[in-house]
Amino acid sequence: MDLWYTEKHTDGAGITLRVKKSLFSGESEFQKLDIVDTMDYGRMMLLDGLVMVTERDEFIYHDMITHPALFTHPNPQKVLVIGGGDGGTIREIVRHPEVELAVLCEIDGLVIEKSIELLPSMASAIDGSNPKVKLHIDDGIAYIKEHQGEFDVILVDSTDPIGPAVGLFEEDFYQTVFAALKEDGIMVAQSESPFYHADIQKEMFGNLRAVFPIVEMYQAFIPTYPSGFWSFAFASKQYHPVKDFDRKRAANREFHTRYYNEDLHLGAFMLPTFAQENIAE
Ligand code: AG3
Repeated sequence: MDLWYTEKHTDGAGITLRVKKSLFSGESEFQKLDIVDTMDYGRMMLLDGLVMVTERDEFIYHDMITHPALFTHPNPQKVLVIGGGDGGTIREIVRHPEVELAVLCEIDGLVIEKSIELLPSMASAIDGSNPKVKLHIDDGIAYIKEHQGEFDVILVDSTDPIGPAVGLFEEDFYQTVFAALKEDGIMVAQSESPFYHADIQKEMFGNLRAVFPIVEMYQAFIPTYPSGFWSFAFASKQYHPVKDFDRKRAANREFHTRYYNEDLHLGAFMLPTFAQENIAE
């Protein structure tokens, strides 16, 4: 059998992966969840038909949502992830020796449950075996309202701004994140494709700048996301990701990262002109 899955990125373009087998297909109260085994990218998770992660390229996204903020902050002890139910972001956070507590607040318990069962390489830190990790199955917005001034770093590992994640791109939400951070806290959020999502980026970065004094975009190459050219928003109260970056500390890290490194940390903040223009003030 010749089975291919296509995620449409526009009305005329998309990505197509050959599927060996469906491993799970179901629906929670929030969204549709599918996990399939692909020919070239290993296992893949889809939410409402959109590619969230594949085993082959997830290291790029999870390195890049985590390490730039955790190597900019001088002492990241308490870190919160909103979304990220596959566990890949938490897995990277707990590799930092400074981290004492990593909280995962994911709205959809089914995503966590099926990731532990079918994506163990990503979910290795959320399966109950890591004492630094706490799980909350809850709406991220409600959760941070009750945790003001607590976190050094908050990572927003969301889906696209449709469905349950819409609120995670709004100014009100960034205000609440600001309040949930300590006085030198940092937030990073995935911020879509500069190539396809100029409008979303313009609005999102405008909303962030209304709240945070330091707002920068950085980029990563992620083959299975729309256009392969992906981005993250770095929003910070005090530390600048380039000017305050402690290159030595990053270079001396005692764990291996297959995408992130101390040169790339700086290079990722250098943007092509069209991407700069998406978020020009
Ligand atoms: N979160 C970002 C997914 C966005 C992809 N969009 C798309 N395929 N249209 C991924 C969660 C990884 N922990």
